Amino acid sequence: AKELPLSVDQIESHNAARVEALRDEYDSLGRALGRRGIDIDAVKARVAGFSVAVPSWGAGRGGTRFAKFPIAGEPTTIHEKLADCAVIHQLSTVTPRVSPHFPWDKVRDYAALREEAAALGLGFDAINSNTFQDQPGQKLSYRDGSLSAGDAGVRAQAVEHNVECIEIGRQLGASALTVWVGDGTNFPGQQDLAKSLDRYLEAAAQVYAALPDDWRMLLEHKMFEPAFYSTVISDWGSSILAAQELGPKAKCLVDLGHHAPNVNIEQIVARLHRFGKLGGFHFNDSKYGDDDLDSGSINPHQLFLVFNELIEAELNPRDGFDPAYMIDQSHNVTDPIESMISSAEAIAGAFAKASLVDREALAAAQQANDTMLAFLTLRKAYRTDVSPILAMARMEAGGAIDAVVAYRDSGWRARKAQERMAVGLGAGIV
Ligand code: AOS
Ligand code: ZN
Ligand code: ZN
Repeated sequence: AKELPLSVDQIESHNAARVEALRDEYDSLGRALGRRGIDIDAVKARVAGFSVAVPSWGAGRGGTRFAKFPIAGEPTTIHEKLADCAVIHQLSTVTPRVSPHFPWDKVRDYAALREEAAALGLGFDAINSNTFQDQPGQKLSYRDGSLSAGDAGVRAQAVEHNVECIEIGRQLGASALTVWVGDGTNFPGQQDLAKSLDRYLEAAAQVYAALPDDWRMLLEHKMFEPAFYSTVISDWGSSILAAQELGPKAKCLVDLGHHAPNVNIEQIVARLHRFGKLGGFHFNDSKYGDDDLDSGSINPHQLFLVFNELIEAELNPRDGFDPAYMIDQSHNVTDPIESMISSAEAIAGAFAKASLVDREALAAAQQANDTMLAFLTLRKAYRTDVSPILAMARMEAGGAIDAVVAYRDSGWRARKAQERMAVGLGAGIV
């Protein structure tokens, strides 16, 4: 039986007070879309089928290397994180899966954890491995690299950790492993740039060999940080080359914050898809670098253009089309639940807007080299306020019309502040 975290009655009365206004806005938008030949209910049905995973670590407050400012009632264990993720899903109805991270989310009994999540209405998404930090008691250090380290023992330890992540993932019902390594250098000459990639490929192949048949290995590239001169898997070029070398189960994962400034990310999406290597996304936004700001908060137009390419890809599948969508951002100054509710809405909204693009008109304008008309076709979809569609889909799925307001009214965080242990007093493996 499901044990949803928030009171269903409370959500219903929240909606009851708002449903009349929503109907009015939905019907008005429906008429406007109807004049454009679009059936609003069909768009709503598409939105209802859309989902994005949330990262377990995103439920806690993030921070920078300078400081971290926890909030009262913040989750510290994976159990508490799951409960918060269940709140996000119950209210937003678009985040049914949690992407766990190891060793941060280690428990003794993964079958029990899977049941615990299922009872909360959640499943597990891609497993994230971690060879970018040293854990207490760890035999060898990742200071000089992990999968690409010069030391064979370090590489073996990193491979072993990833294989363990796959094993844990099987128990959790996941079917993808996301591998991001911070490996790289801070000085010219520090490492041989060619040989470090060779070592990475050899070690990654050992992880790949341990993948079950129906699993995917998602390679996440990142231009810089923690290494500031060179990173082994620095860009989509390195990523696709590695994925091609590893084999068909290896795909590329695009984190929106991991590119050189001003790079055309939507074109990267189209390229990766063209070669059957588009594996998934880490959604976030950024202003300067990998600053992991909330999705859609800085450049919502880019998010729309990314989804525009994703819909093109969906309509023209190559080797199938099944990218794993996940939020990966750092909530340094907000309540993480509120940030993820609002981000999930921004992401679903970009998907909805991109679904409104008149593909025939776009193709005709492109064929006729009518640049302005092609652009305006995209602009028209982008300018449409899809929030009534999102809210209606949410309400019909049992969520809240104004999810952040409903969350605040629920008093969840204040309640948890009474029950939960403060950050820093955590219990380790639970
Ligand atoms: C790091 O910059 C990446 O975005 C990774 O996805 C990382 O594993 C994740 O942020 C958890 O720390
Ligand atoms: Zn990421
Ligand atoms: Zn990142």
